[in-house]
Amino acid sequence: MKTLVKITIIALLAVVFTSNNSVFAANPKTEKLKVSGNCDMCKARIEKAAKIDGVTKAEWSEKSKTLTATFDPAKTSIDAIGKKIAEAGHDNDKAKATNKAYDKLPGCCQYR
Ligand SMILES: [Cu+2]
Repeated sequence: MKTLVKITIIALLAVVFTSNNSVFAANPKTEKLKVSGNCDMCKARIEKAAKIDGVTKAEWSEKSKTLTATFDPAKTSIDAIGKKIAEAGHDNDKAKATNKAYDKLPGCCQYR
């Protein structure tokens, strides 16, 4: 009976360890970033720009002007994500868009 209990515990532990990817893969990190923008077009542009290598999830809220990004910290950083978003024309906590990038935005998206 004791052996059966031990085997059960070992089997359960094995399931826990193999099903939890974070034990083996890098721990993903989730960070928030304030990003200027106006509308759904901005949302699509910001989220597209944010999805650089290492980013698994990027969601911008029009209401709170906040981007929530989940990424592998071994591959990228919130600074790098912010820089990419600025290149797409959107000012954020990490970087400001150049006038050239900003002027490329459609009129409805010009938030300044
Ligand atoms: Cu817009």
